[in-house]
Amino acid sequence: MPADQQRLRRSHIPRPKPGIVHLGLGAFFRAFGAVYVEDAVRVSGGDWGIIGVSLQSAGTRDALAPQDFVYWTVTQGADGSETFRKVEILHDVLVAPEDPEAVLAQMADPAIRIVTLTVTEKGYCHDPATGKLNLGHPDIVHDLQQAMPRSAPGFLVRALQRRRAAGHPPFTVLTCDNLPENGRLVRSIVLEFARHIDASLAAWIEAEGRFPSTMVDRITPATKQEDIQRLAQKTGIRDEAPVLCEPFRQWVVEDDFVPAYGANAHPDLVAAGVELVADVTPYEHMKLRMLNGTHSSLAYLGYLAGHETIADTVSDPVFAAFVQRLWGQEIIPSFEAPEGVELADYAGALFERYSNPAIRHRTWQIAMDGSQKLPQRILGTIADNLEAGRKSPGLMLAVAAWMRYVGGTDERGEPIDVKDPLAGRLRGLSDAAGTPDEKVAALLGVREIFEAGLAAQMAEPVRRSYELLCRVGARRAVEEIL
Ligand code: CS2
Repeated sequence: MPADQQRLRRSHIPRPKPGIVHLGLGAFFRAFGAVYVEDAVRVSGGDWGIIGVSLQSAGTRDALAPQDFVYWTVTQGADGSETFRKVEILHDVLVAPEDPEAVLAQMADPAIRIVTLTVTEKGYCHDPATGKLNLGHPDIVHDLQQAMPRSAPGFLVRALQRRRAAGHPPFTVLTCDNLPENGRLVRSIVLEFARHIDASLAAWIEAEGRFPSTMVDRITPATKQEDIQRLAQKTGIRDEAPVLCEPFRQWVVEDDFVPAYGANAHPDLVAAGVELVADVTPYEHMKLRMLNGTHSSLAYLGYLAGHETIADTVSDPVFAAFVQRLWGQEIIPSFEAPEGVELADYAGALFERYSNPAIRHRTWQIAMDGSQKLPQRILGTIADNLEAGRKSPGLMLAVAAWMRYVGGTDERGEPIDVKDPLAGRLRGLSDAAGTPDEKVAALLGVREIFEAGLAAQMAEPVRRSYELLCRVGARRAVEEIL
């Protein structure tokens, strides 16, 4: 660190005692849940400090520990403005592979009333097409046999087991991942895991546990090394783990927390701007389909067309028209709007957010883990459109672009660094198939992603789209759809 730079330091002592354990401490939660919780505590107080847990690597802990777990969020406006905020709600970061016992002990502490999660779609070790726990997943095989877990479902169930044994109420499980009916999904995964180790534990979780569904939204690209340097130069203060994000944020949470904690069951989220509602489903459809569905579509097609970020992609008029078409003709007609929300306005706001040039959200980053993302982002919309007799040419093209992408070679013949838990298998299927038609058929046969009936109905339109992509390239294929 250059001599003229100071290190970021905590300004508020004392701080609230811990009340939340967060599993999967990435950039998104630090720019999102942590900020809401801190706002809630600022307004209404309460012991809602957060203990972060990294389930994989020590990187975040190592960056944050020397600065006492304080960091900045840097909100980047479309006009080039930057707003800095110091976030001080984080107490500590535990690294699960180093010391799983410390994580379990923390989660079992009755002062912890909520466990929040952002472990990404694949972190729940489930089958994306059916939502069922994947009993063949190596971490699940391990966790069902050993008391010291590796996976998020393993930590949840083993910690709940300890709480029950000690006579404490369960914690509320508050997932913040972009999964369909995320609370219900995690509940069924946890119950299934619990049933395999102790049926009475499963019954207790079923009766006492709470798993509110949530809709979370804030665009937060991964922090790059150059961001860290630039901010240090700009401010004279060195933060090794800042988070860059857009100004917009929205959190809708089902009002369903563990009743045993009464008024102490959650921070004053409403004071912080969270919408507590009876049913999150309409919000979740809106967000997963309209935001994440178009994000993924733009990511695959944009990447193939040579665009580095979402902002670059939508600054190309062909893609700008394409995304409007997706919203207007394929996505909005597929679901019911939440009460009081005008979906055309929501789409307009999304387009502004995507166009923010300060947010360098790479198409490659969003393209990651497509096998886990396609069902809730794109395939549900296609299925609903098929049922209603509506066509989805844009979304079919997006699925074909995903197939091209996981094939591992771009339009200039350069290799693509495909990150996906099924990457090896998808690549193998694509390589083994002789013709483009066979590649499409082989990939549509992956049952973790495509349910059989849907795959059959998608076969012909995806085959045509794939052929078009190979023949004219992504940009012209998009143009043809328009
Ligand atoms: C993105 C999301 O990386 C991705 O797959 O689509 O992280 C998206 O930025 C957030 O869901 C926005 O709230």
